[in-house]
Amino acid sequence: MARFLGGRVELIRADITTLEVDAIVNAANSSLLGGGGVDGAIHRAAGPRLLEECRTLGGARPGEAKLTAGYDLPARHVIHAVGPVWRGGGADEDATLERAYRRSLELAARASLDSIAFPSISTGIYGFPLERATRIAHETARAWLEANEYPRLVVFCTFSERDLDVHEAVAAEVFGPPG
Ligand code: AR6
Repeated sequence: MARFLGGRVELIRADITTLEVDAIVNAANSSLLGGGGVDGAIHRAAGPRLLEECRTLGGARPGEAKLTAGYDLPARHVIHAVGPVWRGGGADEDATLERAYRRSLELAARASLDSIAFPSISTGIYGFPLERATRIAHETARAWLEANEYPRLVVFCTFSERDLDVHEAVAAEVFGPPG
């Protein structure tokens, strides 16, 4: 685990469904009704009541996010964020990904949540290049944390060793030295 920005940012390698944080973020699709990847893992771990609540939300466009309860998860809430599908970079993917992170942070702040954990949104099935996505994620978090008290802690939860390496390299550039 590595810490940055006076301890307000953490990089870890874990299964996000095991984290005891106030909210985990789901890399959802526009239906908000589940899917593969981390979305499938979160729905399996949260149990069927999560899908019941998601059915009431009316979906979300790319760049939007919606908050639900966490049900059987150790996390109290799930923030369902819809990232962009990578189409080569000319379809506003960067701005849409940035918005997905920012809206998630806004929801967490509005609910006065202390801690939020993000997966690497859009970098799996949606095909967004990992390093480019990681830079957007970290820069959006830095700007948010510098201007806002909540959430107090942002966790970037990577799933593979390679992803963690990329996050550590980008974090050193965006946040400066660990600590
Ligand atoms: N914990 C943490 N990270 C995980 C986990 C886990 N349990 N499982 C996968 N990842 P993806 P996307 C990582 O494909 O690219 C779904 O079908 C994974 O290694 O889950 O935004 C949705 O319904 C990768 O780094 O999400 C959408 O249709 C990251 O999570 C679509 O996939 C994101 O990969 C969204 O695609």
